[in-house]
Amino acid sequence: YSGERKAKAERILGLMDGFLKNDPVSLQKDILEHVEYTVARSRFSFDDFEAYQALSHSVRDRLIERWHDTQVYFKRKDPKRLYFLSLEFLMGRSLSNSVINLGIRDQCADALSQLGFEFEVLAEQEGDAALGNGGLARLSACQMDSLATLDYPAWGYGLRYQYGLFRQVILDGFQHEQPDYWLNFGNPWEIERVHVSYAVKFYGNVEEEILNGEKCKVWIPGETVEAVAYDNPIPGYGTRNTVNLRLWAAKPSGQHDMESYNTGDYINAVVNRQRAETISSVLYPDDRSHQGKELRLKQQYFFVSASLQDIIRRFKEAHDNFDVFPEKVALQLNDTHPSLAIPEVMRVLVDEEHLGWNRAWDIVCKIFSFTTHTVLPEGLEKIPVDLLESLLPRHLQIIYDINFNFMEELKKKIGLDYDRLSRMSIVEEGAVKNIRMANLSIVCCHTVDGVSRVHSELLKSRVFKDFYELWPQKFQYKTNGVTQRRWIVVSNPGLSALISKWLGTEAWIRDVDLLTGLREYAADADLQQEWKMVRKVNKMRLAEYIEAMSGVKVSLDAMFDVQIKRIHEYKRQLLNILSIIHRYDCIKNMEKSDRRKVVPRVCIIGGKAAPGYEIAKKIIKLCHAVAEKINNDTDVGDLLKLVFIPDYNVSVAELVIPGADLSQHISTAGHEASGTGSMKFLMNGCLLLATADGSTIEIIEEIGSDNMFLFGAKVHEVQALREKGPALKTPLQFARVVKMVRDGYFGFEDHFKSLCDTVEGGSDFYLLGSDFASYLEAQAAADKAFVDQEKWTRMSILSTAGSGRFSSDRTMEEYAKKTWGIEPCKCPF
Ligand code: GL4
Repeated sequence: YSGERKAKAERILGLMDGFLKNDPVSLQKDILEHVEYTVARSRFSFDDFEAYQALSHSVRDRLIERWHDTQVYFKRKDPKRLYFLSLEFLMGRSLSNSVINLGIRDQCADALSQLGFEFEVLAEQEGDAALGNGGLARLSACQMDSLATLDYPAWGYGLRYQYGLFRQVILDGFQHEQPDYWLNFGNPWEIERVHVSYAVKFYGNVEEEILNGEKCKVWIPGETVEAVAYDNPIPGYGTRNTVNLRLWAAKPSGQHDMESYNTGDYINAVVNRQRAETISSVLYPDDRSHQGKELRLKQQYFFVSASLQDIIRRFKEAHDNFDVFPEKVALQLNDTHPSLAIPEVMRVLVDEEHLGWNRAWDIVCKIFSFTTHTVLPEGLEKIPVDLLESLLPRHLQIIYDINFNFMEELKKKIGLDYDRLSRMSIVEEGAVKNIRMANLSIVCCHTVDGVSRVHSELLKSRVFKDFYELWPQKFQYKTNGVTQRRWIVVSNPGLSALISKWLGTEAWIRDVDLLTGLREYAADADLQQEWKMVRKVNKMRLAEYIEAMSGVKVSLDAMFDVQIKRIHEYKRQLLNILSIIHRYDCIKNMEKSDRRKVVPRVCIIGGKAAPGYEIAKKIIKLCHAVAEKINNDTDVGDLLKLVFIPDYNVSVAELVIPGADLSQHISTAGHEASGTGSMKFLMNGCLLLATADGSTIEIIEEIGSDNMFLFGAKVHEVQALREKGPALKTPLQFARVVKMVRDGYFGFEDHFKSLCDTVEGGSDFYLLGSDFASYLEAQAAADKAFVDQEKWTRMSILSTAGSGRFSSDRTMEEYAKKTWGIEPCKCPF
């Protein structure tokens, strides 16, 4: 600054104490001030929740300082930025993660203890931010943490749903859904930006105008809704960089029609305007199929339009020529959910900026990249043309134009192969005409990423084969990763301290490959002893939680065997439950003297079923019915317990994962695009019982198949097995356990009939029957290994030691270099 601005800046600096201080006394002062002035309670009397609020605001202040510095620095440096567009972010809690990344965890704990509070107790006061369904959404959250930590100039954009993912309540073993009004008690982790707001338009019609002698299209919208920004600072670890996750909330538009009403009309008019808020009111609870719902389409366009207005405004502040746009902007589409961004950029550049189609198209082809997260056909979004035409008439025209050009180009390359042309067309003809959002994304993006190697192979050889043959260079993959900050440091402080002690450094928290250093101590008796201690404490914590949630007392000597994830037929929770029935049946039929040889197990299952997914809900009910029987059978006692953990979410995962001995990732091969839960368990030294699917295949390469328990058909075998159908051999034990369910051994036989039908009579699409025998063998191998605790502990240490490749730091670096072309931009202050 110079002149008057400089003088003003100096005056302000003179009034400030500098940056907020992080010693315990300064923190205490800040906390007390927030108690008094933010929470508006007396400094002399406040409870745990109020203390949590005051602490969070003190942390938030520190986040804001860093956020400002980072944004100012980015603005000054003007690097190419990554904009990560995702309709879902599963952030979970923020307090512990923030203080760890800011490096003030211990100071906060000290400050609180002097005020008579305990950090852990306050951290438990926080609710989960569950603005997403499952793996895809948690992946976005992990990636934001890595982007910040690695100093990348990145922004996340999404929707601020008022209702996050439903709360799962279990009554009589049945799942019920309750709305999650998560903002009830305020949210200190966001900053409302009332001045950052954009008008988003819907409906209406398209007209032609002549501008400077040229024809151009003008969209006359029928409805306008305001998008207001809420910023969520995401701090990096070991850096001052703090990036932004900007979530949009829908508000009635500020533009007022000049009308006069009588009272009744006036009230109705206001109520109607208020309906605008419904756009961001609720997250769709299905984790993969979102076919043809108008509100869902509105959500997608709403967040895309607001984000692009924001991005383009920022670009225009520094540049006046759109030709440099691709040098400054990378737009990442997290699955097809934000893919309306493609026609929207075309619309803005052609209709509003008047660049002309070819120039605009050239820009679009350089800025977008796309990651697909599924292989399941129901995961590929389609939008009915009728719906798009009514909601976004101009976008439909643009999509048609893109498709026309693409088809012409394609005909030149492949000739008049109409089958192939129609498969590749963005427009699906049929009884209902649809827009295929995946095809649109592949045509317009420079890169199409899969989320594991095998996923990418399947995309190339099956799902998008036609496109791969046309554009082989577009197809890449970046195997998913998770952040070790949340999944080791925050959730498993005991293990974290132990790792740092044995490696002699905390550097692994940023440079996770250093974990391989643990390999040389894997057989060291002292490390093994300490490792077991840490794991035991975690198991104790989990056992207490289980007892509190389900009333079931479990033995710490038992193997804690966990399967937590969304309930889905392909994830095969049913296979797990059927094998638990088999285990139960074996124990019951054993001589008493033989029971001593049984390795005791606590089987833990948790996960939500999409509200409309009947079979998944029946799996939950079956789990409860079987648990009821087993847990009350005195013949079995501690040899076998089954517990269902209700309302599985990020913070439950943080508790469960560190306490697991064994975890199951048993999807039918070829169905789990990647899977990220396995990576979190692996980091925490939990052994995996798994099929060779998704990223597990790469985990095997890192830690070796002898450090895990593998079973089941391989990806390339699945098709042939399915074709065999009824001729497929399934073991007698399988028929026996299914019969027990059918015959009402666990009650509710009418209810479970359709569930049994999914795996018998030649309809066993997910191959539970044919994988059953090898599954049981893998289970037996796990039992055998568990008896030898020295061996088990060595395998556990080697699992953690080999988990480094599955950090989202690695994934983000690969994206930055190979897909986005961005460089770190580290704030020097
Ligand atoms: C998912 C995949 O099912 C899962 O395998 C993957 O790990 C995750 C993140 O890439 O994305 N796709 C959808 S949809 N939900 C998921 O969890």
